[in-house]
Amino acid sequence: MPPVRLTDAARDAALNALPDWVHDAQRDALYRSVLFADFAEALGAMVRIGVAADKADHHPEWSNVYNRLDIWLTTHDADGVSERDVALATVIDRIVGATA
Ligand code: HBI
Repeated sequence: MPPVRLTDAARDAALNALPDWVHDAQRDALYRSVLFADFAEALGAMVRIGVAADKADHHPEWSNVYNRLDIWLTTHDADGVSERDVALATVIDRIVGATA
């Protein structure tokens, strides 16, 4: 079943359960930035996230600079945020830890 874009209300309701994430309106994506102790920690998290993303066939758009990892989740096939992004954000929080 093709992914369906969440309504703005549904997206915002999902973000209530993802306090470390915000909606990046420009990219129409869920966004989180994570700071790690060092590059090795960031890289390890990227590997774990990458494995989970590939297993889900749903992949982040991300940028890593040394110990910082910026992550955007959007669904190309839905032209916006879908349940797949919410699910992957939840998995990412389990991997990196939720700070809020
Ligand atoms: N990852 N974030 C994201 N969004 C998608 O729509 C997406 C993906 N990974 C794979 C995928 N879609 C599949 O449709 C591939 O067939 C392209």
